[in-house]
Amino acid sequence: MLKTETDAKTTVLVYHPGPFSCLRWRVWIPGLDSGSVFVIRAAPCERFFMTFTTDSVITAEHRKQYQEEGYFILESVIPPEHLQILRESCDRLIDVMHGEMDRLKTDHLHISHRGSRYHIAKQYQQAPRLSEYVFSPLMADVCRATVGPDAWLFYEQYVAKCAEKGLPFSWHQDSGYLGFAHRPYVTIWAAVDEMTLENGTAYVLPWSTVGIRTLVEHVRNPETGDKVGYFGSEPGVPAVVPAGSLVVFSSLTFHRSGPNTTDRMRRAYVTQYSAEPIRRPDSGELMHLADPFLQDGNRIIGPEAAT
Ligand SMILES: O=C(O)CCC(=O)C(=O)O
Repeated sequence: MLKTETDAKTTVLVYHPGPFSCLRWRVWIPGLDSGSVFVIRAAPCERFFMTFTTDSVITAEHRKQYQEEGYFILESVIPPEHLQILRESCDRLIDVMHGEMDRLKTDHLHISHRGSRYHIAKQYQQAPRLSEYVFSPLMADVCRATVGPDAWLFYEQYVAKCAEKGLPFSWHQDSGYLGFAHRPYVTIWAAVDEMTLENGTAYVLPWSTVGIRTLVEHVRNPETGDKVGYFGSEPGVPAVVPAGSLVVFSSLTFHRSGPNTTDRMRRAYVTQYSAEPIRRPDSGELMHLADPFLQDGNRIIGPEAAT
């Protein structure tokens, strides 16, 4: 089968082995979440082209930008139902964290501070329906275009900055937080609220601007606890985007975020997927999560998994 792909269109040259003529085939294309049912007409032993479209939001230009610059942005792509799930899950997980803070009689848990900023990591199973987003066709689409046909959920977290309080984050590569060499993975930063310069959106530093696309040593900022990997003066590209947008970047791409100076909370939800489970080199112990997601391009988890 000869296959050519353009943005959201695939053409395949098919040989119908016969002997029966066929008016209607139902075809399943591995790695596609939709667009796989169509009608063809073919005489026995005939060669023919079939063209079908997928509903992929990722274009050849996005793939090129990821390869060359380490990121791309998809505006307003999260389905409304999933955006609602992301908002309700964030509220719920903040409530759960407040409960834990009350139990421990503290206002600080790890790097979360009551009423200021919350980092809620690896809790997606505590929020009903959040996994529908985490393992959605949209996430599968992004993973296939970035880490490839096999993917594991490596990490996920909410980053919520409260009104007029949320601190900025320093320039870092996500890989800089691991502390050992590993295969780069993808970060998918979702705008749960509209993102502006004022409410502390994320900024990315294109690879061609910074001239670095390998892991650099990071230094811990003693005041904030952040790890910092870039000290230059480049401002980066701000993601000024509507709620429901995604910023997709490599774990080797520098990014930062500003303070929230508005009177409303600013919520982002970050999921990270790797092409293999990531293990500590010394002990072989799994780092964070290794929840299977894609195998040979097909979703193997989630309510609507193809297999
Ligand atoms: O949402 C933010 O403020 C940035 C989050 C971030 O940089 C990260 O999770 O690595």
